[in-house]
Amino acid sequence: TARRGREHRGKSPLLQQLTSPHFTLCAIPSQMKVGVKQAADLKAMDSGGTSDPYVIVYLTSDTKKKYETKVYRKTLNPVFNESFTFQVRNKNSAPWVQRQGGENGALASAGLALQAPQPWLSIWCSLLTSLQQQEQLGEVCFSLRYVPSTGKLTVVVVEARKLKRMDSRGLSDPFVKVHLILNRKKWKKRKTSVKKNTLSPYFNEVFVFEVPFNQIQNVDLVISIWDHDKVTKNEQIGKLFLGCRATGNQLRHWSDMLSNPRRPVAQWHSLQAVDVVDKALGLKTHLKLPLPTR
Ligand SMILES: [Ca+2]
Ligand SMILES: [Ca+2]
Repeated sequence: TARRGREHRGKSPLLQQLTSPHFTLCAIPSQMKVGVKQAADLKAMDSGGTSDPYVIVYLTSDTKKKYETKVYRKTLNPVFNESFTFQVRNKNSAPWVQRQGGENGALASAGLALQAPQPWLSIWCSLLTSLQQQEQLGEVCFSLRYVPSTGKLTVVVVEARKLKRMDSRGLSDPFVKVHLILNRKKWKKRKTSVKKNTLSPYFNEVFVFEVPFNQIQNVDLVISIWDHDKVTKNEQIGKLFLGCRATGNQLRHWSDMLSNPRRPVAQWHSLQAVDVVDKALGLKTHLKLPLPTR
């Protein structure tokens, strides 16, 4: 385990996906018990090559109620073995847990989707490092609206700003792809028109998807921004995903949409690096063969 941790630290600090806390979840109708078992390969945050990790656990439907584990000194592989009980008042409230760990601010965070009540479920879950450390790729604003009774998910791609310049002769020619992933497989996709030579395109394009209520917890919404190129292949600028498996801002937007049915909820998001998001999504990626230069 220690060797694996060192390998991870050698990679770009932007892209590290370092930590994997171990949770158990048990849901009964009005009560949910979350056990935090252990974490492994945490990032070293202190000068001595270690961290003093602890975990914060809360439901995004009630962020006032937060639990913390004890702090474990000088370790990258803490064993917590603590459990916390939440009262779940409203069954329709955003049913997920977010979890963070670290010293002086969150080391990383992850969201967990809670499925229908079931006996103890025990999983390892990867964490993503915080957004601030990522390359500036740009920001995108879109609104989401979900109507449970009709199963209609409406995505309005509004605009983007501060996009990365992708063309040597000019700025970028951005367009947005909207993908729905169902059970980690590509399911539905749409795309906006191309806006020529701009880093702050305005789209205001509306896409409506049919997503039955019993599927909504298994769906990820992937928003990716591309630079259209006439001669060469289009280049992907950045992307992000929302859904029960998302974290941070993205998880918040998704849970705001679910807890405000029929109401559009708009939010800005920072684009993330393509490989980070693809890794988090866990989809099959194309094998990239090395090509000869020129
Ligand atoms: Ca280009
Ligand atoms: Ca271009």
